[in-house]
Amino acid sequence: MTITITAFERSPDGGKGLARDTRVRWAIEEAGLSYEVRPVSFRAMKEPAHLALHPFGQIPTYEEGDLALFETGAIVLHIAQRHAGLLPDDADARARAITWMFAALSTVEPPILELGNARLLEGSKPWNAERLPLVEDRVRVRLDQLSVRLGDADWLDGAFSAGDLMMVSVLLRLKSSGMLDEYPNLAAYVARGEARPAYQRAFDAQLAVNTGKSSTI
Ligand code: GTB
Repeated sequence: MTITITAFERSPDGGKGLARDTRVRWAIEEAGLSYEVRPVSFRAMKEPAHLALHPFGQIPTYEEGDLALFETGAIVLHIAQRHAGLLPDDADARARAITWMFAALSTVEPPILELGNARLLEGSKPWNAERLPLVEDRVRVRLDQLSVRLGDADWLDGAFSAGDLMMVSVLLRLKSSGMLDEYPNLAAYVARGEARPAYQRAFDAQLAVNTGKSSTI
């Protein structure tokens, strides 16, 4: 059955892979599936046809036959549950991998998004100089804890899983801040994720849409 996802017609990041279609593309690639992309403009995202797929008028969405999904956590979980390569077979290990997906989205991503808002949207506010260090500290709390848990392991719980896919995707948003470099094991963890052939294919595909070029990594 054909898989169709939606993505920005032109991502505001110019192809850095930070928009959330990249994590869905990555999961599809890890599962060895093919897919099509329907680009949507910011205007089209708020129109009825797209709102029928995504009530919040965002990307990405995922369509497969009669099934239409939104929310990257649900989409990646759907792919991982139906195809090999993203979740362990053992039931307990599978539950732990899913726990890491939730941890990435519910516990680690929110302060990282808040940091993005503080830097990009609130940079000119008179209170920003006072608030920014507080927001940075909240990110560091999570990075400290994650760094301790990861230790010198390659992945969060045994073999690479959808939990790692989601955690690496979330941490990638910090790359340009330099904060990840304060945690060499987390920086290496993210680099391991980026080095996976499936990630590279996903990254290249979104880059091609946004720049007409492919990457050299
Ligand atoms: N919780 C949802 C999910 O995980 O699927 C969040 C989806 C979401 O935030 N989508 C964003 C969107 O559609 C794109 S990814 N925004 C348009 C809108 O809300 O009107 C967020 C994003 C956008 C741009 C960059 N960037 O340029 O660096 C990075 C991330």
